[in-house]
Amino acid sequence: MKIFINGKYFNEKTATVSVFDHGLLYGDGIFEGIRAYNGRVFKLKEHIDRLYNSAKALLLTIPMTPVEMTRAVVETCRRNKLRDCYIRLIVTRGPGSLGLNPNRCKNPQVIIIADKIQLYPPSMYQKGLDIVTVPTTRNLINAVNPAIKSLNYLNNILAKIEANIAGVEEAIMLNAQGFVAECTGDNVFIVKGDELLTPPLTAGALYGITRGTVMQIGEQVGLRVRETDLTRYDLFVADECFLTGTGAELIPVVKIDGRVIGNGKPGKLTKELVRRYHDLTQSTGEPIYK
Ligand code: PXG
Repeated sequence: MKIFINGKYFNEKTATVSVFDHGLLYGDGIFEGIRAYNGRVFKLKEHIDRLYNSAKALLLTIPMTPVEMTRAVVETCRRNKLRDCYIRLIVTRGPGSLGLNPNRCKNPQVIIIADKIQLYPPSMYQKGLDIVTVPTTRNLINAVNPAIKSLNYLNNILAKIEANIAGVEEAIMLNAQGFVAECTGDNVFIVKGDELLTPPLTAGALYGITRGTVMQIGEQVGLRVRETDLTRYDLFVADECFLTGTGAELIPVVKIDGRVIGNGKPGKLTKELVRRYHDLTQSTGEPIYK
């Protein structure tokens, strides 16, 4: 495997960062999880834009332009001869001293890993997920804004641990007001009547790229798409529910906190959105091999 670090390629053994990197010491850095399908990187521009927005929020200067970054992502896929893969793009604050002042870090590290994708088992998509809400509250907007895709994922990991303890795959996180924010690595949607609803970013959600794509597809199939605060009750009485994320794509939810959603099977509209999403992933994106 060839791993990109600051413009050079390394193999797995030599691709390393300093133990003084503030990404390791403090979770001070940002990342993106991107997928390539059928020889094209899906929604690459959207991921690059979000990366630079996360960097801006952290006053982290990425030592490459967005155009150079785009080329580097595509080149890393090419060098690894991949057509369908998972791409992890990371920018750390870089090596500094023991002490959290980022001003001491002069060399941010840009890392790009492209690897085979580990898919969820097909049965999870066919049957749908049984999930729970968890006690860990989503980070406050004015603490660590969930819109920043930072290397500090402890809030999500704590929620994931609670999902593990409950014996389920995913956790729904609520914000400090008790409204639904998102899952640990996915956004949440419900279908109610002719509406497709998802929490707004102000509820404590990441601006998911899959979320944005699904909102567009929802309009194409004639659903009224709306961002609105949702309570647990709204989830319980939804006709359909599903999660979205780059890794999971769209995954149906059939039970939440013991309440059966709809008829307990993946919903009809959810299936239609899945079908259209797959069509898009197979036919659009930045070509790796020109
Ligand atoms: N919320 C959170 C907290 C996320 O981390 C999403 C929503 C969905 O966003 P996208 O843009 O992917 O639709 C994410 C994304 C991983 C992994 O390796 C995590 C994500 C994406 C890809 C891989 O755990 N999270």
